[in-house]
Amino acid sequence: MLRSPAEVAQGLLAGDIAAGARAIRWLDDRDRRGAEVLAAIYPHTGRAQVVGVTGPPGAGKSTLTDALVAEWRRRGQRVGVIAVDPSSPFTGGAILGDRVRMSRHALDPGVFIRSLGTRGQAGGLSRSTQDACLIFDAMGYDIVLVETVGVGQDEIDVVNLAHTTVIVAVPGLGDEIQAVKAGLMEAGDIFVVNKADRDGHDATQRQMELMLHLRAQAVGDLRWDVPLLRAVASRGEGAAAIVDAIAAHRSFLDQEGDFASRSHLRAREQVLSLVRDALASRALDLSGEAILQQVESRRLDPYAAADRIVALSEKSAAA
Ligand SMILES: Nc1nc2c(ncn2[C@@H]2O[C@H](COP(=O)(O)OP(=O)(O)OP(=O)(O)O)[C@@H](O)[C@H]2O)c(=O)[nH]1
Ligand SMILES: [Mg+2]
Repeated sequence: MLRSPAEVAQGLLAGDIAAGARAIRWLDDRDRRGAEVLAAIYPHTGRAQVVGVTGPPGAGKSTLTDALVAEWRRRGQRVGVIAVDPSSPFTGGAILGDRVRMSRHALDPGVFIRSLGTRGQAGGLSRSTQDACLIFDAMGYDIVLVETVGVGQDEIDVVNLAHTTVIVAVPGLGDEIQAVKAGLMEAGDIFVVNKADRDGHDATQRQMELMLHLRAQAVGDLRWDVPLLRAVASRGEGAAAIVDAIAAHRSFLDQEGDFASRSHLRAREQVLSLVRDALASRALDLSGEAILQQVESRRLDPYAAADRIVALSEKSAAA
């Protein structure tokens, strides 16, 4: 039985899915046993390639993810999938939808699919995603794929966690391609035009080529030649080439030392955000709420309030 954190840690290092699920649940519940498991497994992390798949709602990200997973499995690689459900008005029951779309992998021990909801947990999304990434990494998954809709700040944060970011575009969006935020365009390592069976995919392809050309000119950093690929995810077409490109990007990162530096950046971000959370909640415990009320009633401005709260928590730390 998986009772103690030590047992759970041992189980998940051996790749046991029940142990992994238990650890993730503890972490989500902020149960301190989750932190104990994390401490035990952390030295064994750092191998997995974290791949972010993002793009506009309905672009076929989940369908493509399913096709990529099938391709990785054919190549003998193990994959963890984190599907971030935007709980958005666009899709409604996306978690259920994702389950259905990826159900053919449900019984495969080489695939671990985890859906995270974002509704009502602003800021918590990055944390849950990072935790799940670490657990999957320790379980020995070669690839950890994170699917997010490229619309909100949270999602951009998640993209910043990835070693390799795949941007999925589709025909017929026209100017709405701009809706895929500028930040995402710059973050993309691999671009895919999905639904290439649809009218207008040539125009989309040309638009993306132009955009990549402008980006290359602006950045002037041509160490990695950003591939632009096409796919018909619903038929599995294009998946092999995308998996090849993701593997090539991994080799590139390893050669250039960028795998280490991107991992370093992720670790740094994770620590800093935990520090921010901890300090903020401690500050609020210390009569911070009363100060916030003064801001609300316009008796105090936000800067003065922040100064006062910081001063209070410094005083309490010194006490
Ligand atoms: N014609 C066509 N339809 C596709 C293709 N890929 C996916 N679809 C369909 O597009 C719809 C949306 O696919 P999803 O995989 O759910 O898209 P998504 O980007 O994950 O959607 P959200 O997560 O809700 O933003 C589904 O009905 C798919 O069957 C494709 O290559 N061609
Ligand atoms: Mg989806």
